[in-house]
Amino acid sequence: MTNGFSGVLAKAIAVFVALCSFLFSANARAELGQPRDWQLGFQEAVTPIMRQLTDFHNFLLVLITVITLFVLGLLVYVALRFNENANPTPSETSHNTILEVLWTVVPILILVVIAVPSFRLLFAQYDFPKADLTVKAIGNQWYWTYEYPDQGNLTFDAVMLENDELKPGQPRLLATDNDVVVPVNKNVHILVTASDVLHNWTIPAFGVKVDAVPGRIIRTWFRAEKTGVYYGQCSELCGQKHAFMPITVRVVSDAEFAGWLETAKKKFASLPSESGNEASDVPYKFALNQR
Ligand SMILES: [Cu+2]
Repeated sequence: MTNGFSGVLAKAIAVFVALCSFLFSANARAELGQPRDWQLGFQEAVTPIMRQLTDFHNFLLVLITVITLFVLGLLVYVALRFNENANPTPSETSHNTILEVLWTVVPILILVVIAVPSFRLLFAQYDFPKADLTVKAIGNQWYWTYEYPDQGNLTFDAVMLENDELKPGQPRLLATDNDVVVPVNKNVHILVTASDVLHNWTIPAFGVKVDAVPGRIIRTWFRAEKTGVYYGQCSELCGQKHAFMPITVRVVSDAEFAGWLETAKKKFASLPSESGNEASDVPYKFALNQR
């Protein structure tokens, strides 16, 4: 009975793992940075944090599947082996020290095994590497404003493109008129806030999701390792047009970024700095180094 059961369990796990790897490899073939039809699982990770998130998720999925199947197996075994017909005279045993220790200690060990990668990930998310670039994202009903405080306070709005404004290749409801442009393989800090109500700035492929809270600045970071265009959406219910304030981040080479900065500084207005002098990066860099 035991051998038969563990054989079936092993086969079930093998089928499950094969199915997962098929689905995940299918996702990897999909276009970077945006969702696809019938998608299962996450978008392909392009930052170290998202890779860790995906690995942790896959690990938990396997663990939880094994536990669920084990409990299901026990339930079925008990129902068949110890029902009134199969076991007319029940045992009156009420204690088993070894079993009681086991069902206390084993779950604790499982929780410890989960906690280690979980805390490692949590610390990695909040362990801010030195910023190569800082971008401030401000949520408004219903568009985003971006500022580049260390690039002469460059500022612009990003508004969703309507269907008739889309260029070929731009996804519906995700593309914006102006993109956040950042260099590849650089640590980008995002300072997120809002001007009116709660919003949420997120890019799934980066593993980044933070609330935009009026009156507060919440910081996050990413290091995108592949060039491309990555899409996200406001993820905090913020009113009537919540679904129509997407986020577009274009990750480009250093040279392209320098070129974009050049044109962007001409195209977009720069905010005056708080002191009223030439726009300067000092207050922001100072604030970041204090942490
Ligand atoms: Cu919003």
